[in-house]
Amino acid sequence: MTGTRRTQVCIIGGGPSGLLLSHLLDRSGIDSIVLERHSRAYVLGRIRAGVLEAGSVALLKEAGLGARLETESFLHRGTYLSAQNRGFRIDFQKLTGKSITVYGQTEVTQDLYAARDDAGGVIIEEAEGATLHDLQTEAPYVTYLKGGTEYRIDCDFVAGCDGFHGVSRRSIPARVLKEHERVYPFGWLGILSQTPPASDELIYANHARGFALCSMRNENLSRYYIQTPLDHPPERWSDDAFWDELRRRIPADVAEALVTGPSIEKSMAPLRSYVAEPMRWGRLFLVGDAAHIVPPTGAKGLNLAISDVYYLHRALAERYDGDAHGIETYAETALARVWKATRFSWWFTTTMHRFPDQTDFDQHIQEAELAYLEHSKAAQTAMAEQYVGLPY
Ligand code: FAS
Ligand code: PHB
Repeated sequence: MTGTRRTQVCIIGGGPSGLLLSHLLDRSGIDSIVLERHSRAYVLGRIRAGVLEAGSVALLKEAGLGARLETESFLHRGTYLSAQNRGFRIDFQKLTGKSITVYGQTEVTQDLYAARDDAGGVIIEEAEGATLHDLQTEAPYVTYLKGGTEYRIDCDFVAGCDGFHGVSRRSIPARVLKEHERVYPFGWLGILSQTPPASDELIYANHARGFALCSMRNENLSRYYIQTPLDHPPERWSDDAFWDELRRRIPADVAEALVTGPSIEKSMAPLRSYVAEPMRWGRLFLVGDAAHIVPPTGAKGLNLAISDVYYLHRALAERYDGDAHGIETYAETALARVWKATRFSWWFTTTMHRFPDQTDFDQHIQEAELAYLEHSKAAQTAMAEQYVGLPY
C-alpha cells in the first residue's frame, strides 16, 4: 500500500450525485474525497437527463450553482401530450404554481466540476478498482488503484454515488439487500441534433407505432427519442429513418414543421424500474442511480439523485453536530420519495408506450387514461404535481 489519506466522507462516483454531495458537504465544513472511475471528459461526454424539477433548481441555486442555470436554462410552464397524432397541453404553472426547467445534465455536471475546482475540492479521476472495507465498523476505508499503484482512504462515512453499475450497492451482502425490479420490453433511441426544437415545450407522444418524445437543450439543440425494440442497436437507424419514424408518431402539425438535421449523438437506453433496499448499510449510504433507476419517461432519474443528496447532506451535517437522527432515518426518508417517483414513472411509461404483448383491451385502457387526463383537472393536477416534483 503506498498513499494513505484521510477524509470525513469518501464519495464513490463523480457524476451529478457525487459532485453535488461533495459540494454541499464542503459548504457545511465537511471534507470529502471523490473517487471517479473515468476521466472528467468521459463523464461530461455522456448525454443524459434534460429536465430539472422545481426543487432541484432551488437546491442548486441555494448552493451557489445557479449562475448558468439563470441564463442558459428554459422555464417550461407546461408540457404537451399526444395520442394518435392529436395533442393537448397540461399547464403545470396554473395547476401547481410550479414549472420545470430544461437544463441538460451535462451542464449541471459541468457546473459542479467548476464549483469543486473553485473550492479546491479533491476529485481523483481514473480511480480504478475502488473497494469498500469495514463498512460495519466506525473506521471504514476505501482502497483503489491509480496508475497501477494502490491507495487507501480512511474515512468516517462512504457515500455510494457510483450509479447502477457501481461497486457500492454490491458491497452490501446479498443476504441484506432487497431488490425490486421491472424491466420494460423496449428502449429509447435518442438523438441530439443542432436544429431548432419542434415545439416551445416538450411533447410526449403515445402512438400505435410506439412512444416518441420531443425535447431540447437550447434554441438550436434538440433532443428526440423514439421507443424501439431492445434488439435495435443505434447504428441500425439512419438519421433519415429516425426522422421518418418520429414524424409518424408526433402530432401532424408538429411533424409538418419539423426541422431535421444530422444527429451529433445517437444512443440507446434500456428502460427499467429498480429500487434497492436498504439505502444504508453501516457507514455506507447509497445515493442516486446506485440505489434506484426509473424509466426516463417521468424525467425523475437525475432529480431523485438530487433529493437523495439533499437528505444525506443534511443528515451528515447534523451527525457532525452530534445528532444522529438524520443518518438513522436517511434510508426511510429517501425511499419514501423514491417509491412515489418510481410509481409515477411506471404509470407514465405504461400509459405512453406500446407493449409487444399489448391487447385491444390494453389499448383502450391507455386511450381512456389519456382521454381522462385531457379532460379532467383533477387528473391533470395529479400528473402535474408529480412531474414538477413532490416536496422533499
Ligand atoms: P451516474 O451514473 O450519473 O454517475 C455515477 C458515476 O460513478 C459515473 O461517473 C461513473 O463513472 C462512476 N462510477 C461507477 N462505478 C464506479 C467505481 N467503481 N468507482 C468510481 N466511480 C465509479 N434521467 C432523467 O431524468 N432523464 C433522462 O433523459 C435520462 N436519460 C438517461 C440515459 C442514460 C443512458 C442513462 C444511463 C441514464 C439516464 N437518466 C436520465 C438517468 C440519469 O440522469 C441518472 O439518474 C443520473 O445520472 C444519476 O446520477 P448519479 O446517481 O450521479 O449516477
Ligand atoms: C431529455 O430532454 O433528455 C428528456 C426530457 C424529458 C424526459 C426524458 C428525457 O422525460
